[in-house]
Amino acid sequence: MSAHDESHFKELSNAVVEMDEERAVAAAHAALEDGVEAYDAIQQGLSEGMARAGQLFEEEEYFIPELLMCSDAMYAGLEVLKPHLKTTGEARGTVVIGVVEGDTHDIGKNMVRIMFETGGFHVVDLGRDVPPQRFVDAAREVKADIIALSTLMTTTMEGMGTVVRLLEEARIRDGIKVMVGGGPISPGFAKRIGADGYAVNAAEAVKVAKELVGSA
Ligand code: B12
Repeated sequence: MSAHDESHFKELSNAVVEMDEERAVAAAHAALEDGVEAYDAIQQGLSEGMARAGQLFEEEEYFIPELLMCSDAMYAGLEVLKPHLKTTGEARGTVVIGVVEGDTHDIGKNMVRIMFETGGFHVVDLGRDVPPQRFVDAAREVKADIIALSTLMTTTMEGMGTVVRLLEEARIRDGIKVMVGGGPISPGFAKRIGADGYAVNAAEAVKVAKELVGSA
């Protein structure tokens, strides 16, 4: 990464942290005009800014209203960058994605969705606060290759295990790979509930998904 790219990433990240939608839009345009890859601008700029905002929340510098304004700035930048993402053009398979029941945090899930789409997957997004059975029904309906489950809360993570169990009960577990991720999720947890894959962030999620469907 050049120092030149780095200054664009910083500006995008700062626009998010400083809750400035207009600045995020301007920074996104400036990055594109300067030849920065949209993918990198999202990962190392906007996403990094949201991670810093999360950190400020942990430190009690920011509260819920600030976080929402940060996410507005992030989405404003994303709208500019998204059409410039290079998709691979290969059909890799279908992913059903959603945030498990009881949880409405969807920023990370939306990032993962964008990266799946960029990676050539067809994505069916069930949104947030999704009951376990809906994942199973949707997967059957669209003949999903992968179910990707997201949660940011310890209180809702067990819902991921319920999805795996329901897939087994419906006797469709063998044909579908289950991927899990989000703040409290670890490789150990993924293993315990019988998931097939875990990734720490959106970029890794696509790599793991490609491995799971055998098209890495
Ligand atoms: C932003 C935020 C919010 C926003 C959410 C806006 C939205 N639409 O998403 C708002 C302000 C609304 C909010 C609300 C609440 N929040 Co909140 N929130 C956060 C915060 C600060 C950042 C989350 C975030 O967006 N990060 C940025 C994204 C890009 O990162 P990410 O989500 O981790 O996703 C990445 C990876 O995890 C991974 N990933 C994510 N999903 C998946 C899926 C797969 C398959 C894979 C492979 C990878 C993957 O890839 C992503 C991209 O790289 C976190 C703290 C933190 N630092 O994480 C608390 C946090 C998650 N919130 C928390 C809480 C408690 C709440 C509330 C209950 C607060 C309240 N008292 O009302 C409510 C939730 C209500 C509900 N039932 O859902 C707690 C959860 C604690 C717990 N029990 O575990 C946290 C940890 C804060 C804390 N330390 O207390 N919150």
